[in-house]
Amino acid sequence: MRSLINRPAPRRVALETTLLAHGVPSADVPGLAADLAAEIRGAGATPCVIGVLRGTPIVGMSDAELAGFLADAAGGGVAKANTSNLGALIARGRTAATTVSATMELASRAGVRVFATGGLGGVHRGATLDVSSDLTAFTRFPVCVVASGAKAILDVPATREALEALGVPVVGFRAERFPAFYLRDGGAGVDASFDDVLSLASYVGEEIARTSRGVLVVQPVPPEHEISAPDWSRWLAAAEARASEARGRDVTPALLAALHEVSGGATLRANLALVRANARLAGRIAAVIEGDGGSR
Ligand code: PSU
Ligand code: MN
Repeated sequence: MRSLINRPAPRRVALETTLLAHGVPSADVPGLAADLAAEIRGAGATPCVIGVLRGTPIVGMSDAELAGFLADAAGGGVAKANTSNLGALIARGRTAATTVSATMELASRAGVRVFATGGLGGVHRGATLDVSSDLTAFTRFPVCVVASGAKAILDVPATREALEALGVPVVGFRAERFPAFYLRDGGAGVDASFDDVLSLASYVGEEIARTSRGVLVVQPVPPEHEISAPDWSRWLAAAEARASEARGRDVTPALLAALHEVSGGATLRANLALVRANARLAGRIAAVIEGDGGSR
């Protein structure tokens, strides 16, 4: 296997490339990437974009590498990698966006302990056996993922049950309920909720050291961006009708894109706001775990 490029930096926070390549419209991506980097730096940590460029996994893309990757992604030439196909894409010399599971794998190999994203993959609705490899990744890779729960397009209570069954710790930051991406309450609970960053981060650091497994930290979407339940059920039904042809790995990006359209951009604005907030919190956790006081 081609070797991994690992660019060390103090207090790194991983960012996945699937969110950038397949999760938001390409026009919004450069601004989002810059905003996430600024949130992480503002918290006293270093952004670390992870993906695969022409067969080489990179932990900490340079600005030029990221720009080239995003140009390829806008042209549709970037594959989507989870832990199942990551190695095959590397072997084929492909350029690939890494999902939560593949990003956790590469981050853990490079010693990155904290990772920010929007929402996890999970158990899809209906009896499809379509379950994201994001969930089992927590049992294997010692990384703290900060997310707004699981994506609302999923069966969120079933996703929460699956995490429980896999023994994955799920803790809230100022959240007693497990969020569903655009919705602050996804209809399930958390294992514990922490009200201050210092106690959250020291728990995370000790849990990872004690178990060598991952930890999921959930933070609900900022209240001003939450989508109301009636809007959500209307938009989801319309988006499911539009994306009904998508299968397998294409389901999540197709549904997210359809939602952004049918909601007149409301789901996109919520998505951008929650990822930014998660980047900020992840930066603060990294600053504490890797010793910068966490004062910000
Ligand atoms: N969070 C977002 N947007 C996204 C994703 C997460 O705000 O597009 C991506 C993540 O990379 C996650 C993936 O791992 O969607 C899940 O895809 P699937 O359901 O095919 O496993
Ligand atoms: Mn899937």
